[in-house]
Amino acid sequence: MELWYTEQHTDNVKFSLKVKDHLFTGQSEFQKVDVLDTFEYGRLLTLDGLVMVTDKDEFIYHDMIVHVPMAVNPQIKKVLVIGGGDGGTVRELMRYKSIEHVDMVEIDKMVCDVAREFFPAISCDLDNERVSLYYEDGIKFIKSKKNEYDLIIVDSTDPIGPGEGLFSVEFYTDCFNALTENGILTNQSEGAMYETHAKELVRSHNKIKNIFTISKIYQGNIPTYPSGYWLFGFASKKLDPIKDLQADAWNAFNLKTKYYNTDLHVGAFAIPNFVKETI
Ligand code: AG3
Repeated sequence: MELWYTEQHTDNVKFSLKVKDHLFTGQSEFQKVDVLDTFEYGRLLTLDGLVMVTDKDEFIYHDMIVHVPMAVNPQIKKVLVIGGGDGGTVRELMRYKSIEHVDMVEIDKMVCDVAREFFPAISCDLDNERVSLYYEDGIKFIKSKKNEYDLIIVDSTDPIGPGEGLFSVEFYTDCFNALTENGILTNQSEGAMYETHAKELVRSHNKIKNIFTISKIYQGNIPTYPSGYWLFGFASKKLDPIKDLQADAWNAFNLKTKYYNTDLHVGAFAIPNFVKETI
């Protein structure tokens, strides 16, 4: 008997991976958490049935959400990660010796526990001494923070369920206030191919645009996310992702990234016409 995992991308599109084994299933206070071992993509973490990370393609997402802002401001010292329970974002941040401290706020402890157990190569820096991990609601956590972080990364689920409030005007305003003068916000911003995701992309982009001086979107190709064409948001108080790109300073870190490089950084902000027309 063959076992297949399926995520329904739209009413008319399904994405399936052939499964070797169902390694974990649990219901937390917030969502359903599952780990599957797949033939093509290695281990897969799903939340409420939706793909969050796979061993094989997680590097694309985590490179893009972390190294893009780091190359625009290589002097970033203090970072806030909201969500990101699998640990991939924190792992990439910890590669910079120059980053002094990361606060990570993940609402669901079960996600971190499962990542520690089943995804050691992704979660390896969750307990790094430069990281303070809070199992709290990021929306509440950020309210008391003023002028504190050089970078905020919102590494969330889709805007349904526990992630919903991370796409609101109030939350983006709190992010703006929590950032320093050179502050940057990056977030996962859904896709543009299917209407449901495109609507969310437009909705969140419009909110951010009204709050931040600079607000752009950039793309990454993530094969296990709906349509494989995925977008990220880049917002800041004054730094432009292209004009202020510090390519030499970033390359001097000599990180040997698997996906990100300077050419790709520039290309990622070149948005196709059909997306430009929607936002
Ligand atoms: N964040 C999830 C992105 C949304 C995927 N959506 C979907 N499959 N419908 C990923 C967290 C990685 N640290």
